Amino acid sequence: MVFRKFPGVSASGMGLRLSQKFVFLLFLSGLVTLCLGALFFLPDSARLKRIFLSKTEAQPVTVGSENDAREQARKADAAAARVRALSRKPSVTHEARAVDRPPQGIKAQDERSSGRTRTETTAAQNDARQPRDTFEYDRFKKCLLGSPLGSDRGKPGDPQTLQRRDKVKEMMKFAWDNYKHYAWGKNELRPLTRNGHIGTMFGGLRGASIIDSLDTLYIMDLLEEYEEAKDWVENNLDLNSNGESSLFEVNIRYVGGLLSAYYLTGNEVFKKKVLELGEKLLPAFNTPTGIPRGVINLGSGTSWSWGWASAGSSILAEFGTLHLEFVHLSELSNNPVFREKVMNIRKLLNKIEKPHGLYPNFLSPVTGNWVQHHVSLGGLGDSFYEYLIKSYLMSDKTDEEAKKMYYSALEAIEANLVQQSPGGLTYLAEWRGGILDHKMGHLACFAGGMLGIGAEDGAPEKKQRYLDLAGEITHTCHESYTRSATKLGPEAFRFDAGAEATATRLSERYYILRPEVIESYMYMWRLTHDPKYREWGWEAVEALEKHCRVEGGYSGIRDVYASAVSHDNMQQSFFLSETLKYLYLLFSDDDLLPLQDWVFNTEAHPLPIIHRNCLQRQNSLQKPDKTPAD
Ligand code: DMJ
Repeated sequence: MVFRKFPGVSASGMGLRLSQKFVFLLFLSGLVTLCLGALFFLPDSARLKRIFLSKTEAQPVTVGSENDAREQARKADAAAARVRALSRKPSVTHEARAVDRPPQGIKAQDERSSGRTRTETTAAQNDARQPRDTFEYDRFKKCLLGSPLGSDRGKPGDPQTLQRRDKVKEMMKFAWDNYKHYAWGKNELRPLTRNGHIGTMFGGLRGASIIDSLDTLYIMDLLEEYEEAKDWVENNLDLNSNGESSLFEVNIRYVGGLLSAYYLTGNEVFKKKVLELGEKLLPAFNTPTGIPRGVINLGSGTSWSWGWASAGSSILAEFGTLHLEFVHLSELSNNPVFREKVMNIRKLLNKIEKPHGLYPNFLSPVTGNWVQHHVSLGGLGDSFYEYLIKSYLMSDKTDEEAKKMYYSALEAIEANLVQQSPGGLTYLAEWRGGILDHKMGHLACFAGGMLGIGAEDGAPEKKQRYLDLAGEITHTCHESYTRSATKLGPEAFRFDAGAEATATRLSERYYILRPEVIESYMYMWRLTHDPKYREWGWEAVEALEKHCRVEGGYSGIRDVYASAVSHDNMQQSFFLSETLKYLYLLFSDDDLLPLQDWVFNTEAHPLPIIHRNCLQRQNSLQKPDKTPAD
């Protein structure tokens, strides 16, 4: 090899300089190695480890004692929170985001939650997978106070009631058979055109009517149909969907439906699916406050606020209607992460200042402040209040915080929203920054039942008042039905300009097979056994048969005041899950899904009350038999 001489540098001089450089470079590389090594051993080195190591190296999965597992899960969550803090600015080049556009009507907000970055996915997955699954179905069953299906599946002794109940069962079979025939695997049935509907609410998820029907079919003893539904879940329910779905709707219908199917039947397939789905919902909580956004892509984990919600806000009735299901996800998985997510929402809502003690419907997931002062027990607010009292009941009356929040909210509702019409009807008005809108939505009619089940645990001097109020609201909602030509109620009814529980706007005259009025009849029947509630329920059955039943299933109607009805061509999945279930329970004995053991989620899926003391006793009784591997 020929070295070309550099001008003015001798060969020996060049050799000397090269060896000096070599020593210097050696020193430098030693220094860098030392620094990196030191960084790895610093206390907060998890971030660096995640950057340089693969996910299994960064988050070892421990199979230790129950406490170890919980501790690991807590650490994983804390680590995830640190990562989130670092990655709050969403990545605009996120793969799935480039592929998936928000559906029409859902406008992407500036403040989006990024989906699962690789580190978040790792943390979320570890959150949900680390703890050992220690749930034992037999132990759970032993702690129920009664059999879920009663002594004889709730069969009523009185022949007329039995006949009515059989009619409701026939309605369920008719609705199911038509769905199966024309829309199997789709989300809902279009009974006039006899085809399936998919819609945009559930992203890529399918079979909403199947999931919503599982428990109804089971309690009605439609066991062949239940088996078909179960087989579909086992073989066809694909949770790896990639589309924007409503966190609220997926939670109340899919999570709620699968949970109750598991608790009623003990079939492990439901548990497996529901835990998988629950995990996919976790990234929706990756916001600065932990208040989830309304829309989530289950594939990428990216979440949005609804385009119609003011200033990128989240909706009270949506983020406030997760508690029951998420607590049960933690119960089943033995992973606290689900409970922690909803307890965080609870904490924020408890702390924040409330105008006149009321909870407005819109809250910013970024600042944690109210965005508008619109308060309602109808749409946008409704099931938040329902979940406060039901959280208390589901905790076997140990969740004192939920109890306190519910009864304080109720005081504010009584003081600000409860009104009397000139005709003597009690109703729940809406509140807009101090100004009352004398309107009540069909959705708000659930409040009869809610007030009823909460009456017993109110302050002693209030119990009777709450039960009376429950009866008065249920009566008003019944009136809204009796004042129409079809004997079905409108979407909203008013108490102004001479109106008394009637719709005054064309756009509010429709009925889409909603359950809330019948739901209140069912609770009021259980609480008072006043026969009028069964009579009112039967009136509804006759009206449904006359106006909503068509050859291909059941359909909503466009105007309850028109005797020549026009159908909307949609058999909503909640008709099978709620409306028909509540009717069936109304005509059954009280020992079918007894209220000492079950609370119904807002989609009427029964979830068991957690009899913690008994479960702990069962656990300690079982322990000596356990092998070390357990
Ligand atoms: C159902 O999906 C639930 O009851 C929800 O809480 C409100 N809307 C429908 C039924 O009307």
